[in-house]
Amino acid sequence: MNIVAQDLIGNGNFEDGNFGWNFTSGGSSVVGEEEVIIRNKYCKIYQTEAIYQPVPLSSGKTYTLSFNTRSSLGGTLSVMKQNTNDTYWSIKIYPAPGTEWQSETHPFRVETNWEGPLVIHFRAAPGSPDRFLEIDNVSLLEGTNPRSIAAAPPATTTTTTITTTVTITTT
Ligand SMILES: [Ca+2]
Repeated sequence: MNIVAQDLIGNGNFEDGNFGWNFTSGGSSVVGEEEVIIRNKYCKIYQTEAIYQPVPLSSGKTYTLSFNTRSSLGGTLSVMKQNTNDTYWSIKIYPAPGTEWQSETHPFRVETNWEGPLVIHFRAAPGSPDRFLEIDNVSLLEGTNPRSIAAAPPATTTTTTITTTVTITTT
């Protein structure tokens, strides 16, 4: 039987503006870009600023986070305890200069020592003010291999998919 996982992120494509997301200061915002046919909304995060959204995660379960990024600045994606600096899981988002969106997919496991309320937290790296961490189509699904690839950006843009293979050798 094929069970479709429920996406735990709300308004991950930012088409409802700021709804569902919290901003650490006033500078970052959801903005619109003009496409040939489609107007796409995404989130533009200024250097050192962050956005986050509370997520209901269960201890011992594995989830897969996916998103599109067009960062010229880079940053971090973390799972944190809300309103603290307690970071339980984190990955780097590397700069990807240019106008094309990239697709990223990252599984993680919720360990028993993770204390809620947990949030998904995007922070832009420090950098010059004309650079941004741009994100869109944030999705959080239970499991390691769900239909977890971030939704395709509008047809007028091209997506580059980066696949990383990790080989573990035991001696
Ligand atoms: Ca969008």
